Amino acid sequence: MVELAVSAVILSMMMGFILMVQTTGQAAADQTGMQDEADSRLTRALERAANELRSVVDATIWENIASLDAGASQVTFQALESLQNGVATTGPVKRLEVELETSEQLDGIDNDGDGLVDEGALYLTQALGEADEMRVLLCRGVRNTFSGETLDLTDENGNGLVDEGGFHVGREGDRLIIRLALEVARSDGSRVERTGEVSVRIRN
Ligand SMILES: [Ca+2]
Ligand SMILES: [Ca+2]
Ligand SMILES: [Ca+2]
Repeated sequence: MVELAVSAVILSMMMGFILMVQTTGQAAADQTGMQDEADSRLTRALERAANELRSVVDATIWENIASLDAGASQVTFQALESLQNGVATTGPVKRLEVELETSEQLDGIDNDGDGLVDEGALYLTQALGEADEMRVLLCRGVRNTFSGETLDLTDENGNGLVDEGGFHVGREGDRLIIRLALEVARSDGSRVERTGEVSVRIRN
């Protein structure tokens, strides 16, 4: 009888152990999945933004990016469409900009309950101001401030910009530097954070 009770206890301990291993395995898979998700979102959004700005015509950029201490979280521009006999034709006006998520307010609280605080979304508007204007979502989970940066008028992360946003475009000479910082929420309440940057040379 005692023997039976002891083996039952051992069995239940083993089952508990197996269950624990499974749960840990699941959590690890979840973690890896979220990291992959964050990496691919970051890469896709940065590539898309860089592609749009690669053929930008310098004179068409509305914002004076070089004069902005925090870089530009909104860039309005036209790309080169064709070049014939030295005459450049520009395409429709486009805009890259980050906006707070619809149900989110800038208050340090996760208003929409998705595990991210004050998160934004990066949009590309095509044919701005025209009848066929169209807004495309490039990326969700964009941080309000760039990684390592808080809104306190200092350059804490030492990249030369002050209080720059999770998405911003800076300028160094004839190069535009596009930076993006995003987060993905894990099921356990923690967050995966990823940052990246690409630079494109202004040729036109
Ligand atoms: Ca949120
Ligand atoms: Ca909020
Ligand atoms: Ca900075």
